[in-house]
Amino acid sequence: MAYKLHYWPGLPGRGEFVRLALEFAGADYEDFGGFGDDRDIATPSFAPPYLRDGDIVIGQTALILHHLGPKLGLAPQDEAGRLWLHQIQLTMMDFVNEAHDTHHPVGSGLYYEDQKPEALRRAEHFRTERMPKFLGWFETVVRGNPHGRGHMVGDAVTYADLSIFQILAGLDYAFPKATARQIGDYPSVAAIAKTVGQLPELSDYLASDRRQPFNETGIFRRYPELDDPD
Ligand SMILES: N[C@@H](CCC(=O)N[C@@H](CS)C(=O)NCC(=O)O)C(=O)O
Repeated sequence: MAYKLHYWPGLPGRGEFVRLALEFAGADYEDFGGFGDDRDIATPSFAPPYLRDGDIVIGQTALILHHLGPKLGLAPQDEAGRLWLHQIQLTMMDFVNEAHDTHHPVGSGLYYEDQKPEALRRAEHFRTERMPKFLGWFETVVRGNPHGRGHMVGDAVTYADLSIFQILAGLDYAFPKATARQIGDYPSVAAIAKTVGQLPELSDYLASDRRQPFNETGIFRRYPELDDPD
């Protein structure tokens, strides 16, 4: 039975982390916009993305990937490895939240234009403190991988490799100047992202119109005033 991925149409957002895993594995899935009829079920998700896998409905991006990883061959075999991978993904989603909050520091329900002074302050802190802290931790993770620096975890592609690719693409879209200035400090992370972008398993997808471009309704938004000054 096909997986059903529920996510908002028109933006890659958090749904893209799940979509990359499904696409890499060539899984049979359908992309649904929004909630459909799933608000009244016994296990309603707080917000998309969520995944329907038969009778199971799972929300939270990292948890969806934790469920899919072993089924799609994108997670280690052992429990310790799967938990480590899950921990990394949870940290990645924390970072994604912080990237989102650069343009919505006061409230998600408010317009960006109504929180611009706070956004300028938050974005500067994000670029100068949080980006280096998170990217530095991801670099430490790769360098500490006993199987070598080709992957975040283990010796094969996992969903964390796909996610770091998406995160770096998002940072490059939203903060091109800050990313260009900083990325050289994280060569192992950058190398994984580059490798993922060239994986034959993803080439058709990345060239297709199923791969949605970043835009100013998503998590990673390009507001030049939030990027590094020249
Ligand atoms: N921690 C959740 C966050 C989910 C989330 O914030 N989803 C957004 C779209 S990317 C949403 O629809 N939020 C609605 C809301 O927060 O009210 C995850 O990682 O999946």
